[in-house]
Amino acid sequence: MKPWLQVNYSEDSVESLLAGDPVETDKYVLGVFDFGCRSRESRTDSRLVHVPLEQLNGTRNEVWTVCEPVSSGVFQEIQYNHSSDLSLAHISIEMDASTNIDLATRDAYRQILAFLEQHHHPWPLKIWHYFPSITAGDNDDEQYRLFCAGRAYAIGDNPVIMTAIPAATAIGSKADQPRLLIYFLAGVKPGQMVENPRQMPPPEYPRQYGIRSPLFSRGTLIASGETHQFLISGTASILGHQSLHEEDVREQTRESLRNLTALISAGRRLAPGSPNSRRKFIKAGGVLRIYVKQQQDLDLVRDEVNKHPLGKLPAVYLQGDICRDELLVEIDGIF
Ligand code: 3EB
Repeated sequence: MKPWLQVNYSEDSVESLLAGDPVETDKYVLGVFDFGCRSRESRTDSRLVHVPLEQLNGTRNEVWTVCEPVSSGVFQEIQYNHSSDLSLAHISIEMDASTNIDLATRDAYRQILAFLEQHHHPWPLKIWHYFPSITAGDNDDEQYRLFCAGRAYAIGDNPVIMTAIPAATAIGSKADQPRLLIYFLAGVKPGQMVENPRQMPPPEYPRQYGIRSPLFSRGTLIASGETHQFLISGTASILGHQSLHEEDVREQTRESLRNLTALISAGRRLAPGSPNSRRKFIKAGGVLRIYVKQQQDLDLVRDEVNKHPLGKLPAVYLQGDICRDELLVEIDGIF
């Protein structure tokens, strides 16, 4: 069985990646991600997503390929691409000084929910969010908490989302990147939610983190036959619901890796298939996206990741703010 989704990093240009590899006949490009804060000329290919974060370890593009042909479409402000069993969709909302992040998020999510309802891939599996100044504002008015409120208002008790809450990532871009970017993977079948025994499920976070709890699961497992795909949420130095190792980026990286290891074990226990296929759970491939808040911490973070078995995976390091001011690093990945 072939994997649903393969992710690689490549130094090739966006244009040549979108054109595809003429030699590989059963590989189709579902999405290409480029990184960086410079504004880009508008491009028309809906498979191209520009992530407004600076890449700290090179200038590679991220390429998602699938085994089935891909077609594209537009729904309201959403651009999407899909194969027979998987969709990648994205929406980018312009923001300015007067935009309220809770309202922008609610509006984006309303479009996303309407899209999922009408589309043949109704189940969101993993959803990424990027928006400026994520920790600006105090207490309940902090941008991240307002974002959580907007997401929760839109989702309400939506039966599709609440029976299979997707994994997620939410990262802050620079103040001069005036967009809310959301993109997501959706599938024909619901993913299985995977929780981390070391961490409280985010929907149960106590009131101190905002008026509405974050709605995401720690990971989503999709399995078909002997193949697994494990989409993990942004994983940080949080035990239970509390941040650990304030101001110590080395210990935060170690704690995040402990969380990642525990999550992968939880996913492996839930994965169907033979013991042999389960052993290949992570080894079969995968990539890490590592968000570092302060550029000067790159070497320390990379040092810790490389000491860990997961450090063998290809990784891209991006400069981004974590959604709690005291957190300096977060790891997100597709396995
Ligand atoms: C945490 O574990 C850290 O609100 O969508 C990580 C991944 C975090 C996703 C989200 C937030 C989100 O609570 C923050």
